[in-house]
Amino acid sequence: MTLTALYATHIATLQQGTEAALAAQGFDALVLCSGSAAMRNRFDDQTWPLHPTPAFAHWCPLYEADAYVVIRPGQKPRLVRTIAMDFWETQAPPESDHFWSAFEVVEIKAGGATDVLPGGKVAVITRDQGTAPPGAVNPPALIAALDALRTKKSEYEVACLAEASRRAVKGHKHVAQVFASGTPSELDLHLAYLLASEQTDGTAPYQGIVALGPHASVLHYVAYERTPVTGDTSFLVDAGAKYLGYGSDITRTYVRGKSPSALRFRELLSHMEALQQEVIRRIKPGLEYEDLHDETHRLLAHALRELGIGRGSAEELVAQGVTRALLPHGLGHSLGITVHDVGMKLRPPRAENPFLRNTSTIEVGQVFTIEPGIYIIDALLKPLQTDHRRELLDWAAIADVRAFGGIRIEDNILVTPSGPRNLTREAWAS
Ligand SMILES: [Mn+2]
Repeated sequence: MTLTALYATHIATLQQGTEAALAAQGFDALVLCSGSAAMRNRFDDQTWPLHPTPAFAHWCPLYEADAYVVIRPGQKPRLVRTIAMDFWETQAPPESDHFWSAFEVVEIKAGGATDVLPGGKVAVITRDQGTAPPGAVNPPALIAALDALRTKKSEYEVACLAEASRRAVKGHKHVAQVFASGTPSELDLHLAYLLASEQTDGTAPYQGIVALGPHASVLHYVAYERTPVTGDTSFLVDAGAKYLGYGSDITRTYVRGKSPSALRFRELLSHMEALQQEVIRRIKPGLEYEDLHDETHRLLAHALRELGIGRGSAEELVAQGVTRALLPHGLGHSLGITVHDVGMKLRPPRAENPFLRNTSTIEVGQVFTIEPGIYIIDALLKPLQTDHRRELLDWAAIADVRAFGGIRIEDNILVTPSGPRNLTREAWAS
């Protein structure tokens, strides 16, 4: 099916879901604001690149300041564009023309919004409270209802997410080669990724993480050192790409070298790769995502024992918090318009999983990441060395791989009635 056809169905479903949400909350109409140009800070005359309000992006892939989607029950949605006299700047045109015909398009001059915005009881969703048109701004119950419409992806959204994975994979394949065939710096690798995936830092779904060696133990490392790294080392790259407002979020880890430490790290890497694939195989509708997260810790404990890094039973390694010191973050998160997308953390996680961003029951149509890892984070491992838990790890083995920092492997998964569809691996294979 063409993008236009998929989009038509997407908008029809959205219209229906939004009308129901408006009726339930007692509103006559909804205005979604793209957002206004935001100053970086009061002492600077630069503005941030525009990242539209996600509720706006859910309807319309237009990166334009002061644009509005207006939804009224039973009527064609209206797209209001503010035409500014501006000879300093211009926006990149939208990547595709498929969406225009879904809207009644109205152009206004700055400040003219009041003429085309609806009457009655109006709800307004905006990232910029200061410049919002009149109405009930960001009512929490309505936001929750609109967020719920974003958790199960339409076929149109899946097509966008699949393309976002394909674009990121171009960058990933390229940097894997750059790392394998030379001694690049982190900055070299970061720029090589952006070039191969045809994007800039400003248009990427999130700041790419590019870490060599010990830097891989910093979960969100984005310092991009300029010094080439020679000799045995590791390379962790966590980077995505965007298509029509939807992002991918993909991580791979590589190792270079033949020293005993490099070989040990390579063995750990292949166990983590197998573990990640096993976790994905276990995805099925009806399963609690948090239970899959807990299952990941049991699988990690078994891997540690197989590798001789973990001592004691697998149950003990989990119960005593050893696996959580090595893997402190959550198994993954909802993915869509925002990288950590909404709607899958309606309840907080259990106390032992403080950073888990997905506590939903797995359902057909969800898209989320699966990203297990293992890291040598001194601040988290130190407490284990000072009490009875020091017997549970081979500290010489930990010291041996410390210079390689850590491992994370992350794919983007769509839940289908017949099982998980791995958008990332299918892009890699094509
Ligand atoms: Mn992620």
